[in-house]
Amino acid sequence: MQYTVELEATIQDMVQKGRGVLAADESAPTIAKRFKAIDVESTEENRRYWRSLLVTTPGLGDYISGIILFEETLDQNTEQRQTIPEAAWAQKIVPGIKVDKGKIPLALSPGDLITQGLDGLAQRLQAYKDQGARFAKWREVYTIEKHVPSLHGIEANAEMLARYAAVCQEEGLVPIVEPEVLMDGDHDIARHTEVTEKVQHAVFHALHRHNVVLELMILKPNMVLPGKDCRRASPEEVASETLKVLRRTVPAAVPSINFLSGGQTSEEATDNLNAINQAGSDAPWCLTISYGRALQQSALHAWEGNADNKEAAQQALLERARLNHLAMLGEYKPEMEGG
Ligand code: 5MM
Repeated sequence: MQYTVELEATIQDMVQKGRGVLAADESAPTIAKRFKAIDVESTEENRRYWRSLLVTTPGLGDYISGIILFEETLDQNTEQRQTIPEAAWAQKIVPGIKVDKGKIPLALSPGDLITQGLDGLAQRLQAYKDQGARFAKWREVYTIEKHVPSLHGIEANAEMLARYAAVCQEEGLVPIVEPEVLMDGDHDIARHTEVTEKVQHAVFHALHRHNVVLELMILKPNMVLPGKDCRRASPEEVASETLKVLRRTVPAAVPSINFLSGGQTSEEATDNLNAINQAGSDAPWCLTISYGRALQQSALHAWEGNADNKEAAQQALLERARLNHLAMLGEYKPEMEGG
């Protein structure tokens, strides 16, 4: 492989105990939804301002080692006239890029979804690399219903993730592989365990078939949780089920597991991460974050689209990142909230 040294350097810059990834790669409809909640219109300037605010938060690099950006953000500038990727790297935060083109129904497989974007991917990656991106992210989404996801759906999605990851490594970008089993529904934690295990097993089987180098990728999975409409589970139960699935499916060669937050509250996501790190202190992987909502939520509400609130929003982001840093070390306590 041509870019092994480059990929190794990116892994070294991104995988460090106590640091994680900030997902700021919301597509147009998703960022519009997030902004609507604070009564802000999703204009190009507002999106630029928000993402520039995030990336220029003083001290963020102490806790955050990578940021996933959306395509339009790559060539946007901060007020200091740096590009957003340059501003990220000024804090030793590695810039990355979401490269999938969103999900559609999987044909002839009712309930299953599939993500698009493989055509022309190598050429797009070369252009993103020129704009400063050093890693990429692709997300496959699985809903839970009685007969969904189907075995066929699980295998089709695994194949997409593996093909994407192989192209990334060939072009010199570290792939973040994100199979997200949603927590929507009333299924119990046992059902989420069962589906997540099948999904991850298929993903690693496909990665192996496609010659993806496990040492040079990052896994971004869901935690194992009960459905949103089911009773809540304790952090200890979430940690136990999540680690059980990871130990059964993820080879020790993978350097880092960066969880998504998946609709958990910011506090739940931190508390669960802390329990995972406490119970998994002997695990072979770094157990950290790639949170979007759970890192940005409090900052968005502090900002409210008003430039006068910039500092308050940055403080809210920094505090959330700091609490997650403590959770990565297994040293977080819920009483620290609001401190
Ligand atoms: C930030 O949201 C990302 C983009 O989602 P859409 O393509 O649906 O707009 C998403 O991939 C995100 O990186 C992961 O789902 C993790 O984010 P959360 O908010 O679940 O931590």
